[in-house]
Amino acid sequence: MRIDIYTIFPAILTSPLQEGLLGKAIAGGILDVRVHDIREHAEGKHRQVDDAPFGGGPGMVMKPEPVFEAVTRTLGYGVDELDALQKKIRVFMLTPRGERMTQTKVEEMAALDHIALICGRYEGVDERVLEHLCTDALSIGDYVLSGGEFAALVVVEAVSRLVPGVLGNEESLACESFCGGLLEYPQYTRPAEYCGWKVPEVLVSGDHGAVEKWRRDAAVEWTKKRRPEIGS
Ligand code: 6GU
Repeated sequence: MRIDIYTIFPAILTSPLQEGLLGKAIAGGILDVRVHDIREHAEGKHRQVDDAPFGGGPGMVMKPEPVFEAVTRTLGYGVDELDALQKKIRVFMLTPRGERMTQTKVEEMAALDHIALICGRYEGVDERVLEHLCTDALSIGDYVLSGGEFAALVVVEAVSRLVPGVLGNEESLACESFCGGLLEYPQYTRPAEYCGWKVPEVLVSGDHGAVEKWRRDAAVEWTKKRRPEIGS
């Protein structure tokens, strides 16, 4: 899978993409993640990427040309070939105005072979980018970030772990939080007693049936208490 990310702060993305299983998958060529600096595609001596909003108001708005230029050039299309680009590549604007990301949405994205993520600044991006370049607008939750960079990392992390070969142990995908409409059950490891706190007896009993039932019940109870709206 290929993911192209467009930002005016590429350094925010650099080291997170080099760490852990994600870093390994990128280094090993299982995932092709490319970070592009929008500013490199801006014109003029100052390579200006933003300007004051028409109509007035606070903050700056990201100019359209550098974003259109960055995305089309790096993907090998002309600005007059947006239909063709959008047929091959889904282009997501990361914005709190977008559709809220869920695990279902993540699964849908993981099935695509090429996506582009544009990191907007919270104050705004010229709406023509959304109207004519993007195919989708995506939010990672109901709160506000100053820019889409951390959201892009969340998307890459969530999507990439569903790409075959990225996780070491594919089995860890089989059942986890949100599978079957339940949050995950609690886990314990050695020592069996720490500061007088013992792990649940059933987990060290060797009775696999009883362990399964305990986990199921614990997941139901946890979910009911914290996320009653998703319980099945
Ligand atoms: Cl994708 N971007 C920003 N700036 N804020 C957000 C977000 C995205 N998702 C939730 N809040």
